Amino acid sequence: MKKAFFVFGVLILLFLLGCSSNNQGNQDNTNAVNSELVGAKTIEIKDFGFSQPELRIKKGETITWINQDSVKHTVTSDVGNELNSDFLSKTESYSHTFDSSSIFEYHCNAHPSMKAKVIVE
Ligand SMILES: [Cu+2]
Repeated sequence: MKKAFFVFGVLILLFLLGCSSNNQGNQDNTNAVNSELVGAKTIEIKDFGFSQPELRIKKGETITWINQDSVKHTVTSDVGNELNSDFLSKTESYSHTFDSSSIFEYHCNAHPSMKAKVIVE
């Protein structure tokens, strides 16, 4: 009985470790933590689309994209490489801070029909 309890405890521990390391490997990760504290701008990637097709922000603000699909997606600039995420698995996120005013159009590398834009004022 004690052994079963121990195994259960180890599983819980592994689960917690798995959760806390979820965001590692993404770019601009430190910014994600900051923006969460100040009320982050979050865009969900869901049902092969971006939850905010057009999001207006101010210079210096950070946006976090989080994938809610079982399918992998990316956040990739149409032109240039302002946005350049890895393939995001379900629940993985990507954050980016915009330092210049412009219109940044982006898409998903796997699904070209997934398109959206960020307007930085
Ligand atoms: Cu996609």
